[in-house]
Amino acid sequence: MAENERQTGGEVLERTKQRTIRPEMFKVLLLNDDYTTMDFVIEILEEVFHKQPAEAYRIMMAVHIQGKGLCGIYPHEVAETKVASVVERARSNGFPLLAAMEPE
Ligand code: TYC
Repeated sequence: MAENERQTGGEVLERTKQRTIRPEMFKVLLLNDDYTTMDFVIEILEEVFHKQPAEAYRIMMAVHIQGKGLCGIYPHEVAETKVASVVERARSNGFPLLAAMEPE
């Protein structure tokens, strides 16, 4: 008889306590450059990151002034897709815009 069976009289003890498994989250950042237009960055923030126009403008200006800025926090795969989407859209429009991700 296994040790746990001896302790419980053969019954299986189930753990009922809820455990929430949270995925590791990643910040997605936009990086400043001298060539991407402000309007294009605002468009990216609205279309890729679903920001309202005023918030998109605020984030764009923060990136422009401070060099980088937070666009959102997502699970790994979503963050990767956002970064790839920014770069793909930027390249097809001839802009050098870059996005980066880092652990939260
Ligand atoms: N610095 C750019 C300009 O003056 C605007 C810009 C903002 C570019 C944010 C990239 O992530 C960026 N046209």
